[in-house]
Amino acid sequence: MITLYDIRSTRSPTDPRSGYSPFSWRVRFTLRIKGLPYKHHWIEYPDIEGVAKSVGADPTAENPDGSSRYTVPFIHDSTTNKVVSNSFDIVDYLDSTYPDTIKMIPEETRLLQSVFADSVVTLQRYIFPVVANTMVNRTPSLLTPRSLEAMRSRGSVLELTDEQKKEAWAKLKDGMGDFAKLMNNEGPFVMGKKVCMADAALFGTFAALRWLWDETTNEWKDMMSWHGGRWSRLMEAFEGLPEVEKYSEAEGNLKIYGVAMV
Ligand SMILES: N[C@@H](CCC(=O)N[C@@H](CS)C(=O)NCC(=O)O)C(=O)O
Repeated sequence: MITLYDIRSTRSPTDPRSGYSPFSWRVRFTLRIKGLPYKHHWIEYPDIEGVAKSVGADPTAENPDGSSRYTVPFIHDSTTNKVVSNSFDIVDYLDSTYPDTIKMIPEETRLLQSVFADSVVTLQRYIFPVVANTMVNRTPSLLTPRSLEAMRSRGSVLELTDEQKKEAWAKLKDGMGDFAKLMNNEGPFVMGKKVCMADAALFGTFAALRWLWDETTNEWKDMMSWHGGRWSRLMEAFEGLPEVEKYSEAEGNLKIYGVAMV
């Protein structure tokens, strides 16, 4: 069984919108496309490094002071006893370990998939200040008290004017629009009917935004109408797939945060 380590919030783990890491959503998308069952292990934001080290997950980057940076997602696969971190490497691992499942990174497209996934991160960066601002200031909080405290103390949450927020949304929309134009198909995937890692990256961005601006919000309704409804078709393609996720390890946590749950 595969265990996916991810950051928890006060949304119930059984809520389909639960989970705010766009990178974890890439892996969740992939596992569901592949039909591979897995257990979701939710941890708190300040515990990422400790838990990663305890299971032997490698760091994925460096902090500005040169120390190792540990991030979610990382997985443990009890069948092979392997631990893998970094979303692209996890998807690559799943492709090679489970060759009878849909391949997300066809060998000859490896570089293209990687460069595309990184370019999606550039779009995420446009909207990140608005996300950080909204997630920290929202009442009732979607973040657990410890995660909220950790995010605040990092000092990366800036106050933004309405104008700056509007600009960030416009940049995200324009960037997605450039992709939509170049794809020149109806979707639901980048390559039309054939799914690949690039879709996991796009899906991850929207799924993480849906955590914050759920289906009831104007932001979400607006996004789903962008570019001829292309992104809503991607979301529907995912929702139409059978569930493969188990929430057993989250039940304990659910009780702890039961009161704060929204
Ligand atoms: N390159 C990594 C990036 C993962 C990443 O940045 N994850 C964020 C959550 S969205 C994280 O764990 N951040 C921890 C931190 O900033 O300390 C991947 O693709 O998995």
